[in-house]
Amino acid sequence: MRHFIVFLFAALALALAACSAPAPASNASQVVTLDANEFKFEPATVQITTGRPVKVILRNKGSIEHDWSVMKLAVAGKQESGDAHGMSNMAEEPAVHVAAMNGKTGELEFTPTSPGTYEFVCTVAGHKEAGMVGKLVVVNP
Ligand SMILES: [Cu+2]
Repeated sequence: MRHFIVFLFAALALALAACSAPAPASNASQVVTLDANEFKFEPATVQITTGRPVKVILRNKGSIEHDWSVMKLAVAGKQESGDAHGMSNMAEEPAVHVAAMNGKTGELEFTPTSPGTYEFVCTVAGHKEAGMVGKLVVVNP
């Protein structure tokens, strides 16, 4: 019984600590989480704001490799940490790109600098045609 009570207090302390975490500041990073599978993105429409860093988390829920790419996009401070894959077969390199093997997660950070509506795609051969496209809406704050 005593152990149970100790456990209860520990759990309560943890819960309180989690609740008292400071609220994110207004200029904090924007986090966009996308799931990729055969052959779509979820969500298919993403909205972000210019001038604030964006972290894109690509979770590959499918059974083959996928990526998230925007061919034309004005960005600053780009950082990619995903599974690298060959882009040499592409006529044109995407402005932003993050890849993830099946079951893995890739991350990409950038700050959009110009508002507009852009198309995002999976650049793996045939995937865009199969439906791996979406809309990235960039708005001014
Ligand atoms: Cu794909």
